[in-house]
Amino acid sequence: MRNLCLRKKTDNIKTLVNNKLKERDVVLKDYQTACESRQASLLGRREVLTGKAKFGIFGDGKEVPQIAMAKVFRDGDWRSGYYRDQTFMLASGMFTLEEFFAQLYGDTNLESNPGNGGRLMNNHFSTRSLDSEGNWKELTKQKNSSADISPTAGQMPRLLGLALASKLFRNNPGLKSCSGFSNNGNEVAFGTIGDASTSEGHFMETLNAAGVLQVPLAISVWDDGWGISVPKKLQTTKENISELLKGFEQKKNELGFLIYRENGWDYPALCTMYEEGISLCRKNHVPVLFHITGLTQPQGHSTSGSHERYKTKEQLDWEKRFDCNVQFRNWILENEIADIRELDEIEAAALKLVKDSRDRAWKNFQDPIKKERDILIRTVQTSHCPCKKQQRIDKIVDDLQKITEPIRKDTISSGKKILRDVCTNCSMKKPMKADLSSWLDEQLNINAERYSSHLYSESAKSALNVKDVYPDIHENSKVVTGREVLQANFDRIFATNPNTLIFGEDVGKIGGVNQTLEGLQAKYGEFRITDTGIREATIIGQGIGLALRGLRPIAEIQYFDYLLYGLQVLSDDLATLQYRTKGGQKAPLIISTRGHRLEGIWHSGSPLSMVINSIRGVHVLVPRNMTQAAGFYNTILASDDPALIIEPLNGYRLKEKMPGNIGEYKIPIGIPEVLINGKDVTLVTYGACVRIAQEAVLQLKDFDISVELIDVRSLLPFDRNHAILESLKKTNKILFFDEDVPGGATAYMIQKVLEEQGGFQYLDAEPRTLTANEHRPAYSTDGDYFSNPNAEDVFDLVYEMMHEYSPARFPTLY
Ligand SMILES: Cc1ncc(C[n+]2csc(CCOP(=O)(O)OP(=O)(O)O)c2C)c(N)n1
Ligand SMILES: [Mg+2]
Repeated sequence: MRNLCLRKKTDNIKTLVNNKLKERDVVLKDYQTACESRQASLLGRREVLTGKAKFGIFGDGKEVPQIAMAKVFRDGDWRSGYYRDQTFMLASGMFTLEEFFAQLYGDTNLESNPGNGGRLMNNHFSTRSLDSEGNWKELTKQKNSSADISPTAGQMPRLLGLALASKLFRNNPGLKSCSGFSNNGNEVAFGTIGDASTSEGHFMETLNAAGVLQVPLAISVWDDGWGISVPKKLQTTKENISELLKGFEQKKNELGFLIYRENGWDYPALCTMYEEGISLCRKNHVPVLFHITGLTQPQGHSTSGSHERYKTKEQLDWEKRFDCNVQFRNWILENEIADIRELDEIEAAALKLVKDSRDRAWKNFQDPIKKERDILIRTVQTSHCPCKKQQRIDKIVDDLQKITEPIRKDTISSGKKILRDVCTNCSMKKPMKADLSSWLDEQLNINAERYSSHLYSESAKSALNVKDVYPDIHENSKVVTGREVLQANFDRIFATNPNTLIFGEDVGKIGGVNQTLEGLQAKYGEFRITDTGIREATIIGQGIGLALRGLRPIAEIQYFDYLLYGLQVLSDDLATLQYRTKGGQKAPLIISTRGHRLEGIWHSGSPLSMVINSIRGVHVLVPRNMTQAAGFYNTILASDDPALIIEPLNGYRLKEKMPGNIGEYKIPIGIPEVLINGKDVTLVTYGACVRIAQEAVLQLKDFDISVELIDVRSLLPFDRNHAILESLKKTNKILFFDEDVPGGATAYMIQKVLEEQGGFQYLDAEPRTLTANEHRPAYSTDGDYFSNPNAEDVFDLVYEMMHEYSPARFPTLY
């Protein structure tokens, strides 16, 4: 492996760094950090093997380059990385050794474990961008790490947005007044990724987009030659990612990447390289790739298995010799910066510090759990009775007391079992039963907050708190096309909110495939109404990154069918963000798309069950027309929640009335609308099916069947005030109708209404669903008619329900 730098290094920067390195204290401090991080990894693994922690993945073997990288990471900068970055996090001050152990144990206390409050596996890092009320902190005054996710390369799409924000803050004059988020766009977005994960499409897509956009994005590839047990030979063409990416490299008069390659154990060279690369990136907004080779895994991949199973003895010997910490130590000795005794002392001090941090973290983690257990035991021990069951209770208490390292599950599970055994007719036990029941209620509430809060925003700006404002529509309102309503609404949005922007395929120059943004790029500029490449995953990632930095992006996915390309990003990253940081970060991104029936297999999709079941944490709004859609954009922009808004594809050319208060009215989310009152059957639907339902209701009226038609309007959240239940109480018959697959979103609605709302008891007839076929829709109007449910199908099913209810009044028709 050669030590070479693809770009010629700038000599004066190198000299400057070398001089700095001569400062002995700096070098020794760095060595100490490397040793502390290593000891944390070694002791961390032991915590897992002795059962105190569940799973461990660590940063050993990657310490030295991360220390070099941390030297150039400034306040306001951002990281989007993965589980190997513990040394970087420690060296940059975004993470402490105590937090390292708190995270490993899964401590739910935000003070001990501020990154995620026990929700993420260990070494998934993040800083807090929000205060306890959900308001932004001054992000330029702190170092920032976006919250890690486990899917390999999943950190890449959002990295693009984090970097693009700097470019926008520097170049869009309208953002100058937006304080706290940027200092003239001088912030660099640092990405890290393992060598094997560069095989993922997300990596290449992000790289290409960053090259096109020319943003201050700096990716380091930690190359240890392995992706668990699969070697580089099976991961990367030519077994060399920087060689492979040479085509991305910036040449004279061309835009591209700066590409560096350096050995991961060469401390001075790494410091020089990062100093140069990042200063160019920061100043010129040129993207950079650092390929850090020759890294190792002293303890193998993770605590899940040993690397001796798949690495040869030669490989393991090589890893021992080229361990970056060993090489760092050798370099210090060779250059007589310190002697062996001094380094031994540093190593001993590092070990002591790590042990002390571990012990404090363990105590902080265990004390409250033990206290909770003691409260239960005390409550139980206050009253005894001679009945037989008392012996069983005593045994449960005894077993619980014997657990030396209890977890909450032990206490709650014991408490529930004890409650089952408290006899109800014994006067001595009566107070105990009451005390235990209230203890259990309280504990379940506390644990719900500990483990289940913040799926959505819990701040005052939650979308649920946005006050609805009715669209101002009256008899004389101007009749226009749906497209024009949306266009006028977007115009108002961009005129009034300087930090809003929209981007996607074809949205810029032509104003979108349906011209809902017509003329807006000319009016608001290319930084706000922007064409992108065909890259759905990074369109969404771009939105997440921008929203994390305080902007209000709308990411456009041209058709709902193509959302699948971005669904991983939506599901794993955006939907979990507030939850996995326990309210520490937010990305109030709007994903705008259009769907439901139009034409053929890929422009007629309405896969709502796929979406609502994979992106809980993002609101999913399914307006029936563009007036409704526009109102949803306004609602979400007034909130700090993310949302997916699906415009009905076949509604752009239909006529609607232009609201007088365009840009201002707000449609509440989770509130269905009763469109037609009726008394025989409740028909529940949404989106493009609403018009079909309206047609069917008219056909049914001719047969003297009165249908109550409800447009749910929003699937997540769903009917917050139980309006559907009210209708069911009246009609006692219900049909859920959509164009998803059988058992799809209709099954979801049934569960909500019958189980959650308790609608079951009001049914006089079997509840029914009407959906599309299992296959996707065939081409053309007949393909749609025979693949998707149509007005005749609705008629038939409602009629059938009425026939079953009253065969005499409604005889068989066909
Ligand atoms: C999408 C996805 N597939 C598989 C995994 C399981 N997995 C976790 S780490 C890993 C190997 C990653 O190797 P590399 O990128 O080289 O990082 P390293 O651990 O070597 O630093 C795999 C396959 C995952 N987390 N995500
Ligand atoms: Mg690897």
